[in-house]
Amino acid sequence: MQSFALEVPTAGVWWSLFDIYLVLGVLTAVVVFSILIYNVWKYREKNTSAPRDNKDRGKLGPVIIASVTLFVLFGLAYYTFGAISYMTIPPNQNGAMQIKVTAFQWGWNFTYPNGKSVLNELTVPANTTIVLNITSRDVFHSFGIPDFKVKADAIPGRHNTLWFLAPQQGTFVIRCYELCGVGHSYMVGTLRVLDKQQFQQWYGAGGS
Ligand SMILES: [Cu+2]
Repeated sequence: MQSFALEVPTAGVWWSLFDIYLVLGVLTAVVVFSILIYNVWKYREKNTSAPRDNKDRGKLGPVIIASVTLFVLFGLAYYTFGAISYMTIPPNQNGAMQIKVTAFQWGWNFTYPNGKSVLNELTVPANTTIVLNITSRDVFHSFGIPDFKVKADAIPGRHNTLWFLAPQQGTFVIRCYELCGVGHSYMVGTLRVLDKQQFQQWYGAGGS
C-alpha cells in the first residue's frame, strides 16, 4: 500500500508531508519528556535544608530555542504551502483529461468530454493527468479519493478542480466527505483505472 501510494504523485507528496510532521512530533515529544523527567529527577525532594539552586541561567538558552523554533516553523510553512500548491495546480494541463463531476443526493455523475455520462463509476486511463471539475446540483458534498489523498468540496453554483494521476490499473474507492443527508454514508463511488488501450475501447463504446 505504502509503495503504491508513493507512486501516486499526489499521495506521495501527502505522505512526505505526513512523515515530516510525524518525525518532528516524535522529536518534540522526546525532547519535552526528557527535560520533564530530568527536572523531576533533579529537583526531587531531598532531606536537606540547603537553599534551592535558583541561579540566573542567562539568556542564550531562550534565544537558541526561539531561533530553532522559528527556523522549523518557517521551513514547515514553506514546505506545506509548496505541497498545497502542488495539489492545487494540475501539471501537464495540455495532455490532461477533463471530466465533470456533479454530486447529488446521493451519488456522483461523471461527464466526459465526448458527452458520455456515467453514474457512480469514474473510469480513467492510467498514466494520464485527470482534472476533475466538481460541482453539486443540490446540497454541499465533498468529493474525495482516499488512496490518492485528494479531496474537493462540491458546492452548488461553484466549480472546484482537483487533479490526480494513477500510475497503474486498479480499482479505488470514492467517498463523500461532507454530511449531506441520510444517504451520506452510502454515497460511495468507484474509481476504475484502465490502461490506455482498454480505456479507449471503453471510451469509444458510448455506453458504460
Ligand atoms: Cu454527500
